[in-house]
Amino acid sequence: MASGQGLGNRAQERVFAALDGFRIEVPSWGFSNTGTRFGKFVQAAAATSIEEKFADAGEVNKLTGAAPTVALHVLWDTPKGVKDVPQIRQLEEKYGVRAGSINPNLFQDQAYKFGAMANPDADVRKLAIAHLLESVEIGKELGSKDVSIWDSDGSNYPGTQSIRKRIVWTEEALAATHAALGPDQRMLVEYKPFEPAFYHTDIADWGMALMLAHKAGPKAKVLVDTGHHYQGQNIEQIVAWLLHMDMLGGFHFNDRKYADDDLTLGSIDPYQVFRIFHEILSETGPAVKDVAFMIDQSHNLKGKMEAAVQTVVTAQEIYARAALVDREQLGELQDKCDLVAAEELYRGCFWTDVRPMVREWREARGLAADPLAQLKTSGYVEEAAKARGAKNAGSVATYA
Ligand code: LRH
Ligand code: MN
Ligand code: MN
Repeated sequence: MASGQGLGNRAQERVFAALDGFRIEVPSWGFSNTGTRFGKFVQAAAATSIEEKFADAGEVNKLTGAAPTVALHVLWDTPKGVKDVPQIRQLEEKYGVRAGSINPNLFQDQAYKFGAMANPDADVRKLAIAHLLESVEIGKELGSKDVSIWDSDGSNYPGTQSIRKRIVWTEEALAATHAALGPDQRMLVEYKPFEPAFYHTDIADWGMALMLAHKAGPKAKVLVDTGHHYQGQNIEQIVAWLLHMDMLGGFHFNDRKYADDDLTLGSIDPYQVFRIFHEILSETGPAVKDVAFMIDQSHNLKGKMEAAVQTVVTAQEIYARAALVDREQLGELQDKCDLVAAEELYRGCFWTDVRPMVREWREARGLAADPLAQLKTSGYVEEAAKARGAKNAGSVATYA
């Protein structure tokens, strides 16, 4: 197909409308020297401060027009808690991106060895709740909508902890957090089957997250991190169910081959992303209105900026492919059980090269036609390496 126009006017309308409404949040931690738990390869251009993370996020947004918010991790980005809010506000102004979801850190304090929200020691549980409440406060002050809670609690060996007591403690902590939310705030409950706990994790799957969110109250929803599933699990079916129940809060997008690999979205299985986007675009009711798209990736080898831009562009392209699906026609074929025709329509859209059309959309909106190429020619990464190289050189990279 030579140009986007070649796909037809209706297709173009659908794709343009979809892209106009498409926003995805970048993670602050994606710009710093993160990597694997075995080690990190320090990059000269990686962000070394909250200001540099905002600068990078601002650049990604300028290049793509689709990433106006940056997720913050409380200890990594706001170690002084609410006292950091004035600085964040200034950075929002300066770099043209807003603070997005607030991610409490319930996994790094030494006190959390046996858990945070579900630690058998009531004093540690109080510490965890205090941190959650401070995170809510930071979100409130910044006018940010979501507090995204990832609970790393669990145990490593059978019989060493009471799974049932820990359910109750987790419920109590989430109830206290929910009670503190402002009228426009939500809390998102993220699940993950393993790591760092390797026998049982207190919030291990979407069923547990759903029950906990449901019990916590109406402002609690489920957060689906695409890397947090067992191999072969049907993620789009989980998405469809959560939409059906009006309980889908948002996504942490990334890709994986083996476990929670935090690779670039769509790098291993773009069809998986397409199928998720199809479910999202198939929902027209209020359940889909506030679903937050967020990236949660960590790049050990790729350049941080290149990876961020590549991810946003990939997300836009796959979203555009999902927008091509004529859902009315697909519905008719499904109802007639015309299986092959339905499948061909569906996967035909997946196989369509929408890149020329996405390029046209970018040009029509005054954006760089090729954001990755633009990043390269802009010299941004080289400049960043010059300005940050010395700071990065001596550093032993930490997760934050
Ligand atoms: C845990 C997780 C969670 C954390 C992020 C850094 O694996 O997905 O969302 O906040 O990684
Ligand atoms: Mn995540
Ligand atoms: Mn993860």
